[in-house]
Amino acid sequence: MSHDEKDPPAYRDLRIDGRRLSRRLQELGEVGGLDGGGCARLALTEADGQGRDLVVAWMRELGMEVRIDTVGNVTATLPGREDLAPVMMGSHIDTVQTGGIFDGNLGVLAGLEVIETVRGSDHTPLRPLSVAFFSDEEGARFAPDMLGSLVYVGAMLSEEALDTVSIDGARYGDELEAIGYMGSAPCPGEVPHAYVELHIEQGPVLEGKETSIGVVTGVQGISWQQLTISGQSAHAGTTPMSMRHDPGYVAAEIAVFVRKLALRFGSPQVATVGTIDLHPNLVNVVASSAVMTVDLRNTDEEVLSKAESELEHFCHQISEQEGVSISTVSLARFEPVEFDPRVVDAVEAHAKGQGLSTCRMPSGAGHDAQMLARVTRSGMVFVPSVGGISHNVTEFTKDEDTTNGANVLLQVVLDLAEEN
Ligand code: HGY
Ligand code: MN
Ligand code: MN
Repeated sequence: MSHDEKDPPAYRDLRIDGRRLSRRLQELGEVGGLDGGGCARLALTEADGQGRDLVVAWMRELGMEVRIDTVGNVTATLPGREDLAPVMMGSHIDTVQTGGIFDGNLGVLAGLEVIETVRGSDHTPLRPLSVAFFSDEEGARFAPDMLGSLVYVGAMLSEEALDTVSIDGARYGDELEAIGYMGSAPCPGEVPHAYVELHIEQGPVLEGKETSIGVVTGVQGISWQQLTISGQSAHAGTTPMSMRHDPGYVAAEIAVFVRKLALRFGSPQVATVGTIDLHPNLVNVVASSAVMTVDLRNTDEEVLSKAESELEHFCHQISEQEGVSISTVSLARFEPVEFDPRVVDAVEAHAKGQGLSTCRMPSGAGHDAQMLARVTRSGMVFVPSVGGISHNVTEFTKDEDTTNGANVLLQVVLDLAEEN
């Protein structure tokens, strides 16, 4: 599509109904709603089940055929003029514990908005259009993140996913059964003709540049590790400092080390210690153990690997120095992904064609699109996050921006759906 198209297709002027999209975002945001705003729909909890029920009901109201697969991924399809591989839109509707109402939800509900807009027009795309929400994208309860889409593309077996144990000791398959989403559609799932995901940026770039649309070029690499530090519990008052083997202290040193590493490496390297659990976690007891997580990310695989090996070296050094043992488990490890240049170009061309400002950028967050990119042409559309805030109940994106993003999604997808 070029900006000065000679004879644009009739659907070029189609636009979504931003108010209808906003209403659905608010309504879904009330499921698992938190006092004071935001929502908590951790993967496969009762609230996640209720959110799924609401979105599946909307899918069925739109006359879509709904399929649920063996790890709870849901795909709904609107037939096209021919029975070809669909163009898929989607994202996730599970959230972190202190989630906003846009992360993931926007991509799924904008997909439904595209469907409703097409159904309300006199255009029937050549290819079917499908909208998916993938299970457990966040990975906050069941690691790794993007677990559902990883299984969907065949990079993890369903059986392995179903036996995954959550941070609260539950088994994935049991929880999926309990919310009624243990489906029968096989994984790997149908390979779509292409996949396009609309998502909030979740960072400060677009707002900082006063830009409407992020043309996402790819996703940075992700490394999640869980470290278990074992020392010796002791009396906080009687034990001389020289005698201590203190996992609480070592965990703190590791947290400081990874932060300094990220500052030393410079952007885009980031490092996060999001969890530290001490045992027995009492004011007057030197901890016997500490279990912590380290999240490292970089757009450059080599630099990310260097960060991992520097952390490993530091852990070895401090364990000897403090007389503790440190064991490490990898919770997630994904290399950086580049999106398909044709899809990236289409996102940029349509945004510009709609008079919107654009900037090309990698994604700092993980997304299902990085998994779909393993099997089909994939791309993403970003819209600004107010204050660059996400994974926070105050997460906010303006109606104007969600509408802009959904209109770009609409036109990118309709062009892809006319490809033979
Ligand atoms: O962790 C992430 O980047 C995503 O929110 N799962
Ligand atoms: Mn997300
Ligand atoms: Mn998220």
